[in-house]
Amino acid sequence: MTNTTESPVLDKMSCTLLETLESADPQVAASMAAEAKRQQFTLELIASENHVSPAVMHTMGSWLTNKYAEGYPGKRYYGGCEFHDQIEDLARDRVKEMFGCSYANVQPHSGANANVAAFMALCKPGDTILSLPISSGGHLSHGLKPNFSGTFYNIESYDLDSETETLDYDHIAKRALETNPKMIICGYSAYSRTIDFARFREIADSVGAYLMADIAHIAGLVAGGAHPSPFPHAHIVTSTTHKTLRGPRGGIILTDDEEVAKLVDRKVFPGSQGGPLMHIIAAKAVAFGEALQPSFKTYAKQIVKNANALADALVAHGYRLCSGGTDNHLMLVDLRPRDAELTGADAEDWLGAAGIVVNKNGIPNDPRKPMVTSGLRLGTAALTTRGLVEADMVLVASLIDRVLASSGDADVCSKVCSEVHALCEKYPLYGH
Ligand code: DSN
Repeated sequence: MTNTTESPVLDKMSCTLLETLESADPQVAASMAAEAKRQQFTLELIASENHVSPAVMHTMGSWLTNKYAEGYPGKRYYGGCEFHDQIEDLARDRVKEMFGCSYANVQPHSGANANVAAFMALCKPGDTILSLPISSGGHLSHGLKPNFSGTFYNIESYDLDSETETLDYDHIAKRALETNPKMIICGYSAYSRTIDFARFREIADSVGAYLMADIAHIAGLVAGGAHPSPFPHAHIVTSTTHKTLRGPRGGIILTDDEEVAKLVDRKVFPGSQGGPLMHIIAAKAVAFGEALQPSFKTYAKQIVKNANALADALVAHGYRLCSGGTDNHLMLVDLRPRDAELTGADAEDWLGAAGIVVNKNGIPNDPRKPMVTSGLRLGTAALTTRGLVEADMVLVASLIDRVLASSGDADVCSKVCSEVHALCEKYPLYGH
């Protein structure tokens, strides 16, 4: 096979895989080869994405996928699970060590599945759950009507302060008293500020509610000491494993409460899932091992430094950031002050044409529809994995602004695309 991406490690991985696949299924092989190239030569600014290590990637594509292991270590419904028990125990022990908690369930197939099991464990259908709506930065599994959460539970909402666009804890306390929820959810998909978990717990205690923290976005920052931990405050913590935590695509549930842990285990299996994905659980164990290394702390802190540098540079170009800035890995950019006509959808398309990958995102009280939007959500986890630092963020902001200021002019996009290519060559994926 010829060199496809100019990254020795990525080329070696894709050669091994694609050599096998090219004869078996040339159509899938062609798309996969193209995707390897796309990832190598574009700047990934989607706040929920990252680039896993070669070790995590190889573990996912392994013979562990062949096995059924319904149940839990030591209590399986299938024979031949002895090595799977070792792997799942390792994953559980490492994630408990990482977050400083007593119990972990590493079987949820995704963050949304983790939330299904967490809801089932602590609430009955019809119970009231208090959460932030998706239109203000929450997640669809926290109560959107067509989702399981909005279908089976009575969802009440709190909102951000309309001036500061940040959490208003007095308002949340008031909403808790008004709605008497069984569970309060904190943790968001598009919120750029630090979450005060201790204050949330006080509010939950004031009405006898469970506190659930969904730390999907910030899990890597918590693991790396760059955001406060939800422990010991939350009764239950859910997360994905593939965002800032930089593991395989999947979910986890954590708790310090033995009773909650028993309920969670039953609601993951057999409550909401069948066989666990053992190849993914093994990759979770590998990723957790990586996140326990001192270098991961440096990585987590650099993500935040990069986000601050990108935020400052965008503000200097005339963009408004919701809440005025960021404390974590992401920022929500209100495009309107730069150009009243500019939509998130157009910005996403134009930047895509220039090799800068982002997602359109509604801003709080956005008058435009979710498929159009007035904003972009940008995150720095993936670029930080490649090795980009603060000075590079200033360049990235100027590339973004050149594309948007030109209204996606083809010549400008093409010129920026060449500069993006050069930046990607300077910081190759798996280049260090
Ligand atoms: N879809 C994810 C995100 O982009 O934030 C959340 O699950």
